[in-house]
Amino acid sequence: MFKKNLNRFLKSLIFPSLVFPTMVNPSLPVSASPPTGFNQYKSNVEGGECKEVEYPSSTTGVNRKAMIYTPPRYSESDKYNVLYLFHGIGGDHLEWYNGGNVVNILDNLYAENKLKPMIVVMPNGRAMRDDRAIGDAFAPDKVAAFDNFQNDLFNDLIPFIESNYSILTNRENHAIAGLSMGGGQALNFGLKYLDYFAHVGAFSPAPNTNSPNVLFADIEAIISDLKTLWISCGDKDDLLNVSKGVHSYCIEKEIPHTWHLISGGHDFTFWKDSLHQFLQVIFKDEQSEIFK
Ligand code: FER
Repeated sequence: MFKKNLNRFLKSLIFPSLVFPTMVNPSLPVSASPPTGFNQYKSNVEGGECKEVEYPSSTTGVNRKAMIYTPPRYSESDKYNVLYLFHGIGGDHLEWYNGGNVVNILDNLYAENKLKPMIVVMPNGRAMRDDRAIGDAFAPDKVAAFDNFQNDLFNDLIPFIESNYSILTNRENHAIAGLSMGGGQALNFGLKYLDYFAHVGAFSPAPNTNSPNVLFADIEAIISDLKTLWISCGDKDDLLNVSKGVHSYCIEKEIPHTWHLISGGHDFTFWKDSLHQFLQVIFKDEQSEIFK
């Protein structure tokens, strides 16, 4: 404890903005202006593969669907980082694929050599027998199923991914992120299961986000173990109070994090920009400086 505080104090002399974070990681762009074409198909860019798979879920008693992106030249003889990426309240496993141009964003970043090789797993975060995105998205049983997804994730999906894909096993190689309802899940599950995840990202997290004193129940472990804590929101988003609450708590408790409040609303223009930036931060050694 004393040693950790001493380390933080010494580091604060060299990197004050990293140890006692201000608003943003200064090395990252903050505007909602990703480069032109970042989410568009380019015929000269080598593509990864994105496939729908089914995995058996003991949590729900049925087979469940997920989209899995594997990078260009994916090979079983290499080992890969893995990002679990979640959709919002009205979506399903196809939301990032159809609405978020996730394949183009990833393919284009690989072509520019801007991200570490990773598999991206996009599940259906509504862990119930009938998980279709139909009817009242706010029905209590559906909202409860978003919380229940942590059981499906750890007992069913992660074991399926680990036994079917060539995955790096250290926590530093695992990230969890999502938009809105899925952003709440990423915070709730990622900060709780620190022994599995070291990178956590929430893009306009929704009111399913646990209150900060629950999220940050183990502040010491979070500060020492987490490599990325990313929270972003559009300034015109009706749910801004949720992410602001998490950000303010981090400031108050001196929890290092990246906070991006950028011009935007509760939509894919904002979420695509957030994903594009988050992908470039995770799994990189230099980012760990923020959390040491
Ligand atoms: C709520 C408002 C919005 C809520 C969830 C959402 C659980 C989710 C929005 C989204 O995913 O886009 O009160 O409560």
